[in-house]
Amino acid sequence: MQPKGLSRKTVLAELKKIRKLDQCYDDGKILCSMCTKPHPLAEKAYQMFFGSNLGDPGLFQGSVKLEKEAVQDLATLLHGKNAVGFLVSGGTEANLIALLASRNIAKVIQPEVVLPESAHFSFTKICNLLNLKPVYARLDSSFRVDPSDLEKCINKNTVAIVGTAGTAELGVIDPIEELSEVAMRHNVYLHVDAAFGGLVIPFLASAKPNFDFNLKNVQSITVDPHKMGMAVLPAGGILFRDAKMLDYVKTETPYLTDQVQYTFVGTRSGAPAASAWAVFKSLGTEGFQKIVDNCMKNTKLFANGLKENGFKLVVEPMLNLVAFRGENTKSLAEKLWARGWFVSYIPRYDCIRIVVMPHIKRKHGVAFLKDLMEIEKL
Ligand code: 0PR
Repeated sequence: MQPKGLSRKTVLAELKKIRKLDQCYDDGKILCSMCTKPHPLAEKAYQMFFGSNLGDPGLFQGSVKLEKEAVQDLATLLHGKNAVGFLVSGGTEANLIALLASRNIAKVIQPEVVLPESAHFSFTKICNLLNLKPVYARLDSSFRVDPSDLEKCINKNTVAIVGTAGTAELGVIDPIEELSEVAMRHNVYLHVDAAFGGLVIPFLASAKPNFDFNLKNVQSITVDPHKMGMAVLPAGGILFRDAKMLDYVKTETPYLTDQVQYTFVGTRSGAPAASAWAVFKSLGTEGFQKIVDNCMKNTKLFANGLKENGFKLVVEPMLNLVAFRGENTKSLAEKLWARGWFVSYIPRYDCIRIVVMPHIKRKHGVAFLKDLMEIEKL
């Protein structure tokens, strides 16, 4: 920090200049992100609540109301009649709180969690933090976890099994219905990571796989408004089947306006909750349906265009994510970056991942395919 403060004009001019270093969703070039340009009302709501603190709820009862109602909307969408939860700092914290609950419920000395090989890397962090041993279950030929292999990984130390409804790398939905049966047979906690898919699957026009609280043994679900919910980040979501489970993640906060906290982050803004609330109220399920329809239509455009031009899809897209391969996929990804197309290269599957978020329009898909073919010709 310099000793003398700068003028407002200088600070703003500098910020404006530095802001240009950030990429902008509107350009339609960010194809590697599960976040998107927030809904206009989300931004407005965020501005209205940016100073509030859900870490001391007694002082900010309006924000508390917005968080409760936004969580209720998510719970209803995911068939959680008695579900409760919180809007947290992201899918990582949501998954963390879920596994903390499962570990505290089970009370074993050397706790283990069974994860699909395709589980998000947030679980690696969580296992480190919670001292859980990760045990990985194999995937089948369609990259969904194999329930019988997962079942074989369960032993007396298993505190939870996890399924993903919309994997980060391929957008695949694990067979949660079968995992629910495994959970019942072994009386083990089942957590569903639907950070990405939770706000897509309910709105799919095609047959929707069962993945939520409709399944009796699903104990918790991660579903993130800052991904397909178009809320301002950070807005992750954790839902528990019922309020009893909150006892297992409770911390006493004796001198605050509320004597307990359930989230990992203490001081946390109410603004993301306000932004999620505003999106849910403004769009309703019909609005989400339209957005998901559009993303799926554009996903088809990418998928068909890639196939027509000789690329191979790793899997047929189940959600708005396309994973494909060419001859030398890594170098292709580098060439795409050089042309300003921000795609992810996924080493595990030697493929390029494109996430067709709401900021990706048809015209961006057309321009991408044209550029891709030009690169191929060089
Ligand atoms: N679970 C799943 C299935 C996820 O896809 C992600 C994030 C998480 C958990 C963790 O969520 P948070 O990052 O909110 O804690 N998936 C994206 C990914 O890894 C995150 C992301 C978002 C990456 C935007 C890049 C980006 O620009 O691809």
